[in-house]
Amino acid sequence: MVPRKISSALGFAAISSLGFMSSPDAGAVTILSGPVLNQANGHTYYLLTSDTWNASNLFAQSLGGNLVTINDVAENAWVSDIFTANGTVNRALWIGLNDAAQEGTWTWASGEPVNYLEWDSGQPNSALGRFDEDYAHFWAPGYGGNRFKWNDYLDGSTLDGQVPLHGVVEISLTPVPAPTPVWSIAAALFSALRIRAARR
Ligand SMILES: [Ca+2]
Ligand SMILES: [Ca+2]
Repeated sequence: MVPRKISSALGFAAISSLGFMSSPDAGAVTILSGPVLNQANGHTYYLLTSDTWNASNLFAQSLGGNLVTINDVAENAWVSDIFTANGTVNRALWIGLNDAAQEGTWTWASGEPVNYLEWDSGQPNSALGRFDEDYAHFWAPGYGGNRFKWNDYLDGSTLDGQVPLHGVVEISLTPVPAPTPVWSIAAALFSALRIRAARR
């Protein structure tokens, strides 16, 4: 988990005007901020407290989503910008991409097809063959590499004990149909009354 000292220094004041909320460190993964609406796709996102990929994805599913599926360059930039406060917060971000089920076959936690990838150069590399790195994340703005690029890594809650890894949740619920407008109910009632009146 992120020490409280660090999480409060991570800059939430900078984006609290967007309606973020913060949660105390309860010893288990939870919501650090959100929900945040991505206007480009209508999906809702949350930033989680620092934790492992697997704990973060389980929690994401309990919210009705998964760790984020990056579908295109616009979503890639948006996620990094929003959840690192435009690169001013040194935080690495877990995404849904993983090859835990079958080594070398990268899939999204959401089950969406893999049609966009933004690996950093030389990645995925399983630490040059030293470890079985099954989980993808954005580099932190101040650690690892370009913050818009991805690395494969071992499951854990920090990068080398240096910066926290935080899950980003994406929820893409089909919009609930709008309720029947009051005016149409009133119109139906009015015409029913007229019919009754005419029968009298
Ligand atoms: Ca997406
Ligand atoms: Ca790697």
